[in-house]
Order: sequence, then structure tokens, then C-alpha cells
Amino acid sequence: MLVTRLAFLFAALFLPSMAILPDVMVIPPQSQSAGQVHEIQMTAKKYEFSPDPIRVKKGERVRLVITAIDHDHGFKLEAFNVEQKLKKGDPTTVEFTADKAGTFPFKCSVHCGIGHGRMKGTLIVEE
Ligand SMILES: [Cu+2]
Repeated sequence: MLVTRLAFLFAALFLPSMAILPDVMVIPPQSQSAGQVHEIQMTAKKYEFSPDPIRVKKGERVRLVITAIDHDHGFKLEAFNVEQKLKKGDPTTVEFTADKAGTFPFKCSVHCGIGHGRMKGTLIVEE
């Protein structure tokens, strides 16, 4: 199917981690080879992170490259001791090893407006 092929091409070019593809797309096994860093491009804006949830596999080294689009924000993932300010317009990298499985909340850690308190997301680490 042409649409599927185009979607896959787009993913291969722009989403090396393929982490934000819908679940219906099958991730080829070779994209998960050991020793690689699982890089995920993210955006932060009032008042959400995207993609959300983020899915990774237990044991993976995870690199999040997060760009705050509209305002300074922050990224706090307490379960993995990650806290980072996100300056508006600057892609900011955080890295951690997903060494435990489960569902972990993350949130904005810089007051960014009236909806700051609900600016949250979820990291899912699968076995
Ligand atoms: Cu905020």
C-alpha cells in the first residue's frame, strides 16, 4: 500500500527511533539492536508533551531530545532522577537507562502558566 510505504519512509527519515508511531505499525526487529541509544524527539508546549505516552524497552539507553515550542518549560522524570530546564526554542537532551519496567509519570518543572499543574506525561517501560 502506497500510504503505508510513504509513512514508513517518513518514519525512517525523520523518526529514527520510531517510538512515536502508532501501535498498529510493526517495528522491525533490527531497529531494536543492542547497544543502541533509543532516541525520541519530543516537544513541550502549553500544556502538553508530545508524544505522550513515551514507550521504551527495559534496559534501553534512552535519549529524549525535547524542544519547548512556545515558552520555557521543564522536564522532570523523578523515577530516573531526570530534571532539566527546557529553554524555548533550544532542543535539549536528557539521557537515562530504563533499568526498571513500569509506568512512570513525568511533568513540567518550570512554571509556565495557568495550566502548568496539568502539564504531565507518562513513560512506559516494557519488559
Ligand atoms: Cu510548566
